[in-house]
Amino acid sequence: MRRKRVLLTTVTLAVTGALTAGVLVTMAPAASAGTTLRAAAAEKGRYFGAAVATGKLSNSTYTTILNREFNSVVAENEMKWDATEPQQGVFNYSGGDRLVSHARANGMSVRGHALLWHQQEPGWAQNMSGSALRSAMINHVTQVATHFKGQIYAWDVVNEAFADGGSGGRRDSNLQRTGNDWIEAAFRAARAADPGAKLCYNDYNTDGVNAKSTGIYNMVRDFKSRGVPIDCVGFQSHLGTTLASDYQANLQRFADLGVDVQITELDVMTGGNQANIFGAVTRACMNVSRCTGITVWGVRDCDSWRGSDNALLFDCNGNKKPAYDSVLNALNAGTGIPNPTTTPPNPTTTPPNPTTPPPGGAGCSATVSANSWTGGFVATVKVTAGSGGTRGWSVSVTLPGGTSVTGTWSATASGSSGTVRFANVDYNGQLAAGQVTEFGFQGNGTAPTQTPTCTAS
Ligand code: G2I
Repeated sequence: MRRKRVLLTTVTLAVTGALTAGVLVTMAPAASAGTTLRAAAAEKGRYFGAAVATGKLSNSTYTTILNREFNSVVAENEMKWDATEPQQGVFNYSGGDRLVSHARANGMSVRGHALLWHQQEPGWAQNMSGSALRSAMINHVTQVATHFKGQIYAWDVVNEAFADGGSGGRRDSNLQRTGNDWIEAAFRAARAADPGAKLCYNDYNTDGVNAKSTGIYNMVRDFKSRGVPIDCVGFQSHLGTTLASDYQANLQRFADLGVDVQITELDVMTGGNQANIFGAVTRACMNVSRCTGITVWGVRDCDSWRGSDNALLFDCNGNKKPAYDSVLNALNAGTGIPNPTTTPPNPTTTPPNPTTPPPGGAGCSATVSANSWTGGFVATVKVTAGSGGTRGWSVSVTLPGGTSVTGTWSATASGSSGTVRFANVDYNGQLAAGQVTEFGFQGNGTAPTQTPTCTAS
């Protein structure tokens, strides 16, 4: 045993070189460098994803790379409106389901792309406007998010709704013409349908502080201040031969609003700078603790929508390009974040060590907050363990008259109206003193405002 510890110390010293003996006494051995993108990202608590055309899943060169290198996927086209609702009220989930089952079988999380986008609207929707379109689009969000409920790590709820150029305003579209509140209505519908998915706004030409990204920034700040349910912002990052010098600062200013950020569609023009830019984008994400992952928009150069730009990490024969090494090195050199996001659904509490249960009985407390809209709400309850920790807990929430609970996550509900009792599920019952966990529920009617009572066991 003693021999082994000495050996590990020697290895650590060899790897890190410049450490003093005094520091080494308390240091664990250095984590080994990941040899694939997915392993390297996962070691840093992040995902590394690719956009997938499901038709290519039968191509073995493609699928070998996909399964080896990526732990997140997004459908390049199959979850878009034209694919999922080709006729009004007639839904087709075949491509999306195929991707989800491939992801499950290969330990990958799934980004959902995209519930609402002015492009790729089915023909019937292109011909609609006003309140008919508003209800059709909200129904689309509800149906699709409900179908994939529990399978999606993060949804692009709304894609590319801001105008290019200097206005910083919204892009004109039939969606926009239903009223400026269409985006928040879509986010609320998505939250109600799949409360476990992170909800993102996604756009391009937002690769630095500019008029467009600032317009989006202002929207996110407004949403956060009014309780509109938004969790993340996607930066597509379809890049040319240069990278804005404030790329990372722009990510950080969004993160500072209290949302996650993700690089969602990365591809870079070929040329001398390609590897450097891929590396710089990866480093920027690693330097922002709320940057939870990176997705490249395809696997090999010839899978890319950018054709002769050769904009991806693998050539058409499946060989790794210099850009690949640049990304891998940046992942391995990056700073880790504590909560891995690679396995959906994402429990909000790390299961405590089962061999050392904390003593029970010293109480707990709970607070409730809610995002509400006319006729409904989504509530988040924060449970804090008292000085003795908990083995389990239950929280009683008193609902206003006429209000009922329609769905619960990270807890089990008894009853649905009046006073509803929520008990812990198996992974979040044991809390150390002062540890916090969250659960949530959605309901019809009016959100509760009374402070809940918490009982620890
Ligand atoms: O345009 C690049 C991306 C910009 N951000 C949003 C993304 O959703 C978008 O992806 C691209 C896909 O890579 C293309 O594959 O979106 C295009 C439009 O939806 C996709 O192109 C479409 C063609 O327009 C269709 O004609 C074709 O049937 O791909 C379809 C399937 O190959």
